[in-house]
Amino acid sequence: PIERKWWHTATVYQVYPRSFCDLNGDGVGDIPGITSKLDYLKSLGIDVIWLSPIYKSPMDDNGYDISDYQDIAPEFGTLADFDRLVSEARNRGIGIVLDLVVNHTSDEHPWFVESRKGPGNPFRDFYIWRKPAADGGPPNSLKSSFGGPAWTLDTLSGEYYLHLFSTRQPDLNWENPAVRAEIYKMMNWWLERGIAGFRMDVIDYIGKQVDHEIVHDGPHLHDYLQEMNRKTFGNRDILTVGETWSATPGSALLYSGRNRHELSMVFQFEHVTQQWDEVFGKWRSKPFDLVKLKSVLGKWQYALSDDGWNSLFWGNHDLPRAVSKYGDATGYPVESAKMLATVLHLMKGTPFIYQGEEIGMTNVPFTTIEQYRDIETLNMHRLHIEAGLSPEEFIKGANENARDNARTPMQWSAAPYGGFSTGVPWIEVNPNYPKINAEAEMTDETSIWNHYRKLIALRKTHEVIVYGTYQSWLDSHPDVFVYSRTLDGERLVVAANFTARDLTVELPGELRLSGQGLISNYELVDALGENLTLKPYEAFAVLAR
Ligand code: TEU
Ligand code: CA
Repeated sequence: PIERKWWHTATVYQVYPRSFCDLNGDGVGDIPGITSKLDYLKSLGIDVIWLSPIYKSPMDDNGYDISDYQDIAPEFGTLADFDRLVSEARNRGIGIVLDLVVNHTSDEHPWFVESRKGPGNPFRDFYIWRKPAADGGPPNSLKSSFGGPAWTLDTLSGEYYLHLFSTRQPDLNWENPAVRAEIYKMMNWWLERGIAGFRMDVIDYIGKQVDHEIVHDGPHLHDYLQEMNRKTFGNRDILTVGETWSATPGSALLYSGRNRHELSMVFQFEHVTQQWDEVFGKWRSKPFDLVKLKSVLGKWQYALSDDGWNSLFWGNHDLPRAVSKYGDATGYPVESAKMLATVLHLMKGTPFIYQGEEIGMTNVPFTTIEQYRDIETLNMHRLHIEAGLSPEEFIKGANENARDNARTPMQWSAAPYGGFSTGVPWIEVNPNYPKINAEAEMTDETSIWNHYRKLIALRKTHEVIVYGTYQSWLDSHPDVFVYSRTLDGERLVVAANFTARDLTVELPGELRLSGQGLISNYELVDALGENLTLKPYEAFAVLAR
């Protein structure tokens, strides 16, 4: 008996502003560009836009390094442009969720500029400073996600500051109540402007205890989130989603449990990281394993079935394009993109679409490091080459999992630069834009885009999709994904083929039923018998009463 929330039936669309739509032709996407595409998003049927950071920033990490939380990056527009986006979106029933990046700021943030001035400065304790180790090296062995030590020596004071990401992203000190108070004030300022929620960047890090080398799930993490909830959005009906790479089903219940007063939901990444190499991480991936994927996704469905809430996603601005990662972008790009959408959107939780996913955008194939812009990839390239990897090997891994391969401009049409900009874009457009673009997708009734549109609409009309009890079937089958959702005498069965082959599998008795075909990427199916036959990447849903 979960209390009903508007975001249970909502579908969220992530906009990565830099690559969405460039209205003034400087090669960088902007807020007026986003506003100009609201009708596009409205016709897709989404309810919420999660906007990656648009704040003032030197863009060391594309805006995840904020130098002023209460202003807009000039290349993206002005506060007036933002207010207009919020109100135009609201007119269409769409809410704007902001990216809240409060684990760290930019080194150009005035707090850090002050903090650097030395011990005794009132802002010193806004960040995490430590004396060098006995040998003059970093205080301990904490590492940055972007490579190298998480500590940088500041010659001004002879002390090290902590940065779990780039050297230009110093970590805020959440143990300092003054830091927390400033952040809550800033959050309330945005809430007053009418936003619909926050996506919280690496929020599992804010309780860190650096002297014990504890980064995620620190002892006060949930205290801070409850305090934040109380002091900011607690009485507002908004959507909050925490980015928590460390989340387990147990901690997800703490974040999103109904009596916890923390967040609406979190992003968990187990289905992502289970595909990474134990030693080389995402820079060397493992062969795709459907049995594992089903078991991870199923585990989360079961764990949060009575309390808490799942987010559902295949991709985002940090991850490869879904169709390139889990589908078949060369052999069956359309079928497999629709199959992946079907499997994800009919699970229990709030689905998130990463811009371009709805038109089947693929990872761009890059051939040299010069084509990359991302600080993470550039750092990792340097480190891996130093460690003896060949440039070719590095590019091969990067093409699979580096962030820029999924950050190329949105492909709007077959016009130059995919209609993203009239000027030269900040990063190359995927050369497949003449074929894969929104204009072509919208005019084709059988397109991936129309498939997404149907899935989004189905969630609004079928309670069983929103609240039905999840059950997985054929768990050990290596090629098919079959699950059911059951609510008040209704049963929805979803079946999908994750291969390019025709398959026949025997169905358990409980699933041999007939009803109404809801959606399919081939012909609708309205009855299931003893044997289920599936064409390459076929996926469908049957609703039986
Ligand atoms: O991501 C957190 C994060 O951990 C990723 O950087 C991840 O480590 C990496 O992509 C996997 O190798 C968030 C944002 O989503 C990301 O864009 C930012 O770069 C990062 O935080 C720092 O703010
Ligand atoms: Ca622009």
